[in-house]
Amino acid sequence: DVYADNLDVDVLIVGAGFSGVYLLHRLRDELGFSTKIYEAATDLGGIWHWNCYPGARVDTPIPCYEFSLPALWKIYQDWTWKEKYPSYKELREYFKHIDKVLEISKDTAFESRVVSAEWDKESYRWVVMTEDGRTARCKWLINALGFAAKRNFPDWKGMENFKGEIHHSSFWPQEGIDFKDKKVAVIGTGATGIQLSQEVGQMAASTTVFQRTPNLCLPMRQRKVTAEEQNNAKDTYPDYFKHRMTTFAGFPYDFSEKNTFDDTPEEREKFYQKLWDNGGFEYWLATYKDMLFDWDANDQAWQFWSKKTRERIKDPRKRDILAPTKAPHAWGTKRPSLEQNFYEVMDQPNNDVVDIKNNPVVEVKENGIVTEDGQLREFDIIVMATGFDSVTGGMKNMGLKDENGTDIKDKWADGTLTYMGMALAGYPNMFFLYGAQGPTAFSNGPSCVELQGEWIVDAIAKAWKENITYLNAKEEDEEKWRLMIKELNDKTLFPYTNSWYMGANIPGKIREQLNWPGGFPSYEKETREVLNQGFRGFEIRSAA
Ligand code: NA7
Repeated sequence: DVYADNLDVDVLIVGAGFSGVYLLHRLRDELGFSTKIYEAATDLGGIWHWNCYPGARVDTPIPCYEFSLPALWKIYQDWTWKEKYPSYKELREYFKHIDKVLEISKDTAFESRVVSAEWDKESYRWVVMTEDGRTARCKWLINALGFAAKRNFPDWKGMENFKGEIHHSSFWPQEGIDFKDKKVAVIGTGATGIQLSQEVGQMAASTTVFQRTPNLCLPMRQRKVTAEEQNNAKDTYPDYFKHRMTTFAGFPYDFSEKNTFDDTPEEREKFYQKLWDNGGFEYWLATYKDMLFDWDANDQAWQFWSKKTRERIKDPRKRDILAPTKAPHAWGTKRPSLEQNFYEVMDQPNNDVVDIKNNPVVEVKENGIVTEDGQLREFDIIVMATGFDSVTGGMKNMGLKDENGTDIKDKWADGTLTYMGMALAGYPNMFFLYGAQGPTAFSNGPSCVELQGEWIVDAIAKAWKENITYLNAKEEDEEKWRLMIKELNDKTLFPYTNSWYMGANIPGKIREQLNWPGGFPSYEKETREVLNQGFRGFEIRSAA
């Protein structure tokens, strides 16, 4: 029984999103390890379980945002999507479909939030405890927490006095919220804030967005997709999926071979326009290859964006806040949101935007929010779209201790250290994925899960074959990995921008690149070498 106290398994996975589901299937069904999942939520789906706010949808087009491997062929063969960019509702259906095919739920303990995980030196096992006091022992522990497992709230004065409702985007009531006739504040303009305000702005009496940094949004170009067009294309899926793993970010497209000034101004305009019309992330990830490295090149991308966006907003005050003439940061060094009619919705007279960079919030009163200029704006509902202690927050929040009892919070107090974004020195027989120092934020989720997931599966299989009972990354190899990330990152424009990529969204968090910024091919090469060279960078002990 997966809910039993004293559960004893080969592999315990924490988290039942894309990562956990994928690993359970590969390790249990294909390699025969006894494998279970502990999941805090009441269902599969990870972020798509938690994110059920109006407008929540994925910014990757189908069929890229799904599992690919031949072994999982049955999953896509029997599945069709309704929209090019599916909503959380469709994604939840997709997880139900996966569950039907792969029977994931029967080995998942829901409502099982992990609060401690400690390595037992005597038995070479992890001992993992849930919030309600159950323990599990396992030979291998995999943290499949995603990068958004710990919410971020502003520490504004007086929040406890607010008489209306306050909701965080990722802790949304499953039954929904009635916005009719309500005055709503949306705090934050990340991917979430844009989706939310675009949708709520069409339902509520008024929606006021509190913006600290403008989101340099791209047009999504959402459309309905038919079963017929998908079924006709399925023969090409194996090649399509193979190709996505060869690109920088695991998307179906990649950066151009050209640099920005290889083209004449007219050619450039035409190229930008094409990417713009295609929609989605093409303007970000299929553009000139120097865009994220060179200030002048980057400025060209900014100019086109600003021109295109400003012409959509009629109200001059709102226009200058949402799409200023001066770039707030290098284009593309913060995550652009995909929007459908965000700017038109914000332009409506009943909706508003407040620039809280220049006019910060000073206090929450029982009936609204007060800004520095002394103005009180009244609200019935405040929606926090203020993001997460991204990338590292989840693992720092599960009572994870190394073999000498040091909490990971202390290990990472002066900055993040991992080996390959999958292992940690001092935490033997433990892996994680879609987290710190992996391709995470610069990737399509399912592609990243398959890239790192395959490595972890191969590593556990190899360890089993070689009778390895203890596999512990070395500190000096963590240092090398951190240095590689720094060297790659220092060549880009990312370090100059306050973003969650750089840990800059959380007060007090060390400023450093939290993701592998080198793209899929180099990540795969580096990590595969480690396996091929007999677990290079790991201390190994074998059973007699
Ligand atoms: P993000 O991208 O971290 O966005 C959070 C937003 O909230 C962002 O606009 C922040 O402004 C703003 N924020 C955060 N803290 C505050 C405070 N204290 N005061 C005012 N404004 C604040 O989170 P999302 O949920 O939108 O998206 C996370 C990822 O999920 C996304 O990138 C996708 O990959 C999916 P800032 O920009 O820091 O000035």
